Amino acid sequence: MSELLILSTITDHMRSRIEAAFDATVLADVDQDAWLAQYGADVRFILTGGHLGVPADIFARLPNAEIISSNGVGYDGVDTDAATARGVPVCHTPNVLNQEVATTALMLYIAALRNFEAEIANARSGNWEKSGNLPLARSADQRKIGILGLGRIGKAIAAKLAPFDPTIVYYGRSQQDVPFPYYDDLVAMARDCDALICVAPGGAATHHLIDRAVMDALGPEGVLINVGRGSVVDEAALIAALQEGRLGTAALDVFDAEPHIPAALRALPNVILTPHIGSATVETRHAMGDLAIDNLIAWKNGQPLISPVPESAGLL
Ligand code: 8YV
Repeated sequence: MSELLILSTITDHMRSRIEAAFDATVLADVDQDAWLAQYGADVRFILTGGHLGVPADIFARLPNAEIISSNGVGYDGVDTDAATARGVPVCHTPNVLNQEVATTALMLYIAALRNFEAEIANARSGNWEKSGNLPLARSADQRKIGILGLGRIGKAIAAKLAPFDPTIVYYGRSQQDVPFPYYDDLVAMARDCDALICVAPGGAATHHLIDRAVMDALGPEGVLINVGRGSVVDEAALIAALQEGRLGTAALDVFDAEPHIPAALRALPNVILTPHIGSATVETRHAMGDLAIDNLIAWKNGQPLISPVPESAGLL
């Protein structure tokens, strides 16, 4: 018997909250096949992550599932069509990670402009004493910065960049009521910008939106930052653009096939790579975990969901 099935990893804090409110099983802790055969029909609630989603073969073995709570704002790994077809709403964890992901974008932006990783290595290795300073970096101040995906996190990034006195512009599906100039052409925006910050969600609509033409438009001095989803960037085109010097620097927190990062990308000097740490702090993961669990508790108690995804609106 188990009313809640947990597919994703959970923190100790989440575990203790879950134990207090649910009869739960972590699928990784049991013999998956045998467990699903015996208890799959008892499961009413599913907790997962936005990359993992609920694999179709597992979902098929949970015939009485009522709700999917996904721990993360992005839910491109959750098949919302399949869930909707079965009348199962999906929730995610928006807003509580806006500031953290914005800080990650800022960190990558400054690191890229100021050549931070190489400067640290020059000091730590003793090379400064032997060979002197590296070539001068570029200033992070007063840059023209394009944001791809000016949603909740994109706006938090714009706010965190404000002390650097940037000119912020943005590209997206539609123009918004914001004080930043709008471009309806991503290549044209990239041509005008020193840096492009991508915070767009994954999925078919954004797949490889940042292609060779966008990279070439950013140019040999241009900086590409990605804290959205790896699938938005054509990774093979990115490697070629960086190798050939057609694009200046890339600072990436997300990749196409995480946790794999292509060796050719890791070998490049003009990249800064972090392992998808956009929201990875104790405080923010605590808040995300709480929201993911609060949605499940609300559902269990017959109360409205706190943060359903838009695709589930018709079910609620
Ligand atoms: C997490 C994220 O890595 O929220 C998201 O969409 O990409 C990150 O915050 C992810 O949610 C972990 O499941």
